[in-house]
Parts: sequence; structure tokens; C-alpha cells
Amino acid sequence: MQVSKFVVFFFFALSSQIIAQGDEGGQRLSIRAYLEGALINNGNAVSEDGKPLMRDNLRVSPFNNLNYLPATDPYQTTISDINLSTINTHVGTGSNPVFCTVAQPEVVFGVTGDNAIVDWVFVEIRKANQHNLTLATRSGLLQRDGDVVDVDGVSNLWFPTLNDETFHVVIRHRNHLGVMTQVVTSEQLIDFTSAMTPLFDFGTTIIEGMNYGNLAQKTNVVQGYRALWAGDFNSDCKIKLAIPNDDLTTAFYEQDYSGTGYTPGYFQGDFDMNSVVTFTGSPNDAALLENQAKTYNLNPTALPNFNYFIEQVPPRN
Ligand SMILES: [Ca+2]
Ligand SMILES: [Ca+2]
Ligand SMILES: [Ca+2]
Repeated sequence: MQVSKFVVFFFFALSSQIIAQGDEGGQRLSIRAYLEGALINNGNAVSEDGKPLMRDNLRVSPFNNLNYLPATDPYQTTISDINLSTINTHVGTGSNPVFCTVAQPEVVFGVTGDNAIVDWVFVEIRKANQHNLTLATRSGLLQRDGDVVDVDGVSNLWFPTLNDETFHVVIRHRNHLGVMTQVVTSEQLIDFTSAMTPLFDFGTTIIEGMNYGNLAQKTNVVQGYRALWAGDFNSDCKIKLAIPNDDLTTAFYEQDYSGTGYTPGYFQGDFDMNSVVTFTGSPNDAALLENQAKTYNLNPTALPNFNYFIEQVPPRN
């Protein structure tokens, strides 16, 4: 009697689990994006279907061939005194450890080629025409060809509780400026790499004398494509070269002082995402940041302390 009760319970539990897995709620979104830092100096690499490929130097460091990509969501951690969770707060199921962990890192980070993993990204779904209201969040993985995928490294990013059919999508990266779409539908490819995808920007509304129209992303890092602006090392939604509250200081403290060559790692000040933070040589992260800050469209006199190179994403409630 005891045994048969146990057997019945076991089969009930097993079948419930199978049903839960098969009856997937919410939606999986098809999202693409490029990070400027990983796209520069890519040797004109393209995928089998002709898309530019980002470098995956955090997965395989060119300095020692080791992987520096974390197996858990870096957006809930502090890197070099930069608390990434401040602006990347999860909503609802996004914080579930299952969605914040690469269960088989040796498999997922072992993939090479077009679908190799470049880094983690943070994705927010904002309510249609209600920019400040975040419906759902997920941390996901970015492939070399720009596809944003789930923690299995393969599937489209899953939002288990998302039922709205139209919304805005925000994509963030820990040392790039985030970007938000205009209203999109759950059925479409949400392609931040394409100049055809309408993006939100502040236009002339936020700071007097500045026109942020069409500056939500950087254009033509690779001809014809858009990429997130690199250089927000301290993750404060602004790119700034000179003190105070600048980005160069973060990189300065991450440099290697050992004198025995650079020590690779997962750094905030690594502009070109090649696994080291450098102030000398070419290219080096300090010079890349300086060039970014001084050549911004709205900074024609190349002020080092220009304070208005900002992310084109409305704040969350
Ligand atoms: Ca892909
Ligand atoms: Ca910054
Ligand atoms: Ca670097």
C-alpha cells in the first residue's frame, strides 16, 4: 500500500513536470544587436549568411586562450566597484536563478563560429507607449552574429510571463549605452543592428540646445549597421572622459600594474572587449574612449569633460 501510493505520486509528479515544460507560457523574442567594442577590428569577419561577426575575445582570450565569461548573470553583481544591479534590476521571473545561470558553461561557451558567445546582455520589455513601465526583464547571451539567445546559448530569449503583443524593447550592455525601440510586435525580428528599425531618442526634449535625434546608436562601425555605443565603463548611462563621474577612472584602476604583461579578465574598462584593459599600444582602451568622447556629434569642440553624451532610454519607474 505504501509502495503503490509512492509510485502513483511519483508518476503524477513526473507527468506534471513534462506538462509544465511542454506548455510554455509567455513569449520567445527574436532580437539582434551589435556591441561596438566587440565589432571594431573584427577583421571584416562575416557569418555564413553575410552578417558582420563580433569578436569573442572574452570567451577565448587572445592572451592565454582562457574563457572569462561568467556562468551567472553579471548584471546582478559588482565589477570593479561598479554595482551593475543598480540600473539592471530584474522584474518578476527575470531574477529566477534558472534564467540567470548557464547550466552547462563548458558546452555553451565551447561553441565556436557564428554562434559563439560574445557576452551577456540585459533586456527590458517596456509597456507600449508607457516608456517608464517595465513589464519584464531577462539577462541573455549575445552571439557573434548578433543574435540574443537564452542561457542555453541557442534558443530565442524567453519571457515566461509576457503576454502583451506590442511593447518597447531595451537592450543594455555593462560598458555600452543601452538603446530602446519604438513600439514593436512580439512576432517581428527586433533588429537593433538594422538602420531600418525605429528607435526611441530624446530629440530636442531633454537638454536645451542638444538634438539627440538619430544618435541612439553608433552607425557604420561596420558600413550599413548600427551598434551600441562603447565606453560607459562605470555603467551610469553616460560616456564621459574627464573627471568627475567619468569612465576613464574605472579603466585606470583596472589596468595591470604587475609589469609582466597584461592580465586578462572580465573588466568594465575594456572598451574593445579583448579581455585586457590597456593605456598604451594600439588600439588601447583609454585612447578608444578618448576618441569616442571627443568625436561625438554633439561635442564639436572635443571637450574632454563634455557631460551630455547620454543613453537614449527613458528612466524606469
Ligand atoms: Ca546566430
Ligand atoms: Ca559612464
Ligand atoms: Ca581592451
